[in-house]
Amino acid sequence: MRIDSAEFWAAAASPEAIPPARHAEIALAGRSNVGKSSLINKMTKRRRLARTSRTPGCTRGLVFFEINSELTLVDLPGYGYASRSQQERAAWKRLVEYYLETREELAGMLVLVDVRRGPEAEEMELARFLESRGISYAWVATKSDKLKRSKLAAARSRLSERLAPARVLSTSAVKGEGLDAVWAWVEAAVADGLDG
Ligand SMILES: Nc1nc2c(ncn2[C@@H]2O[C@H](COP(=O)(O)OP(=O)(O)OP(=O)(O)O)[C@@H](O)[C@H]2O)c(=O)[nH]1
Ligand SMILES: [Mg+2]
Repeated sequence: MRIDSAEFWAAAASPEAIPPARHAEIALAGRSNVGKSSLINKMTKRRRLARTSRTPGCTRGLVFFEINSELTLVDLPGYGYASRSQQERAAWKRLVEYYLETREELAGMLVLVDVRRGPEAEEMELARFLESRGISYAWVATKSDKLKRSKLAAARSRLSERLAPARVLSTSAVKGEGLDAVWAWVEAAVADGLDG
């Protein structure tokens, strides 16, 4: 997809702060540090649009980015970040669940997993939830640059087999691999969302 504009639009640290949607939204979910914010930057070809960090827990609230004045990418805060307090985790859960349960403009989700780890219980639970709500989603195996070619091929086919019939895309935010397929999926999900 050609990116004419990609801009920070809003951030929300509580359900009350979530703004009314402007466009169809595609949210990126996954464990802390899996590479959600990095993927947004690579997809939009903006190096510092979304804040990224080596330290897990970088993205705190929901962060909304407006793309080409036609769709919104939503960077969700990651889960599985052990050093957060109980209270912070409860607030995180409330925020993300509220968003997922109420956002009518949510056209689809990219569920990110590290290609070396694959999905764990939280991701499988999220996938079941999305299925039960009829929200379309695709798996994105991130950090493909971390594996040698032969190991990557094996890891990808294991994931595809395990997660079938859901789509499994594979990306590297370092090498820029897999971005066209991610955009193609996003555009199709947005088009479906508009139809339905
Ligand atoms: N090698 C490699 N490193 C990556 C890739 N994507 C992200 N990283 C690194 O992984 C770390 C975490 O990336 P983020 O994009 O901040 O992760 P996040 O999922 O947004 O994390 P939270 O905001 O904490 O939920 C950073 O050090 C990134 O540079 C990738 O494709 N390849
Ligand atoms: Mg982040």
